Amino acid sequence: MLTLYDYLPSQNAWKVRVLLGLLGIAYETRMVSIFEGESHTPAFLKLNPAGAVPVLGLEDGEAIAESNAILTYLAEGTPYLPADRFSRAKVMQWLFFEQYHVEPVIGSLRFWTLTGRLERNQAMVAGKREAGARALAALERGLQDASFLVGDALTVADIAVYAYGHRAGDCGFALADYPALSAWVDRVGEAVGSGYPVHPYSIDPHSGG
Ligand SMILES: N[C@@H](CCC(=O)N[C@@H](CS)C(=O)NCC(=O)O)C(=O)O
Repeated sequence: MLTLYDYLPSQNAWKVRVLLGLLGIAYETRMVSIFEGESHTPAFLKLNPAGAVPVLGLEDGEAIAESNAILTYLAEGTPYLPADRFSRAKVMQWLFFEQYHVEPVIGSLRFWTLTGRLERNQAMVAGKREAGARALAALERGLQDASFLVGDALTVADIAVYAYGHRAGDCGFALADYPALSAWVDRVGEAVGSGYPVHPYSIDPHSGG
């Protein structure tokens, strides 16, 4: 059986939980207490040299890290990762966009905001706010005449971008300023369904949240 190394407030891990659920794949969960250093033990660093969750442990003992790499592995051969060359490249376009413009920007700002770390990261906050607004504007343009990021159905691109994108309000962005993005957020939320809650950092006494 597959093993998901998980941390509940992580929206990177949320992406993987969602896809495993939508695909009906059974898996076991190992919770990793990241603020207690459990993702930096020698054993965990063998699974992911970068020392972060999510990690997907395969039946043969191999492991895959990086949420979007895990998504493409799981989605192979399903409608969530189209087979044709162009659509697949477009999915990759948004997955890379997410890892450069969304997760380290809105994800970080959100983390700092929700766990009392804004002050200590003050030097980076203005730059992240600008970059976050640019990312949301790019998404607004990309979704202008589109129901989903690629084609006309949910793909792993939508799941990845939605993970932190739909929570931009948690760190001061107003999604209502981006009507096409807001409509897409509703659409993806409906397609994903209600079985995948966003867990607050406050459930972890070690997070500072
Ligand atoms: N780019 C990675 C980011 C993974 C990541 O930063 N995970 C965080 C939780 S959201 C983590 O485990 N941090 C622990 C650490 O870096 O020590 C991905 O998409 O999976």
